Amino acid sequence: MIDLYYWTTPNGHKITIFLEETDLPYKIKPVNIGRGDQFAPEFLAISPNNRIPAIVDHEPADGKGPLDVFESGAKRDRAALRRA
Ligand SMILES: N[C@@H](CCC(=O)N[C@@H](CS)C(=O)NCC(=O)O)C(=O)O
Repeated sequence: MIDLYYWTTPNGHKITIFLEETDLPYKIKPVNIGRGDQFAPEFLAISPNNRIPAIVDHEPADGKGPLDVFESGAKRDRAALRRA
């Protein structure tokens, strides 16, 4: 399962579109960037540049445990590897 830290912006949509198109299971974790949720310490631990979207992949292909990814291009590539 993938946790997607998301808000309703074009960069956020990039990842929901990709996850839907590739049929990967995910759970949305809203991060209200208008309210400042992106600066919460728990979120910064996942996305140090305080930006959505970010994902935590709980079942990475290498089997090494949860993996955080916080650049949308990198997330797309990561998810694509899961489908390979
Ligand atoms: N290059 C990043 C850009 C992400 C980005 O700019 N996210 C914006 C929303 S679209 C954000 O989280 N802004 C919050 C902030 O700057 O505090 C990506 O593609 O993931």
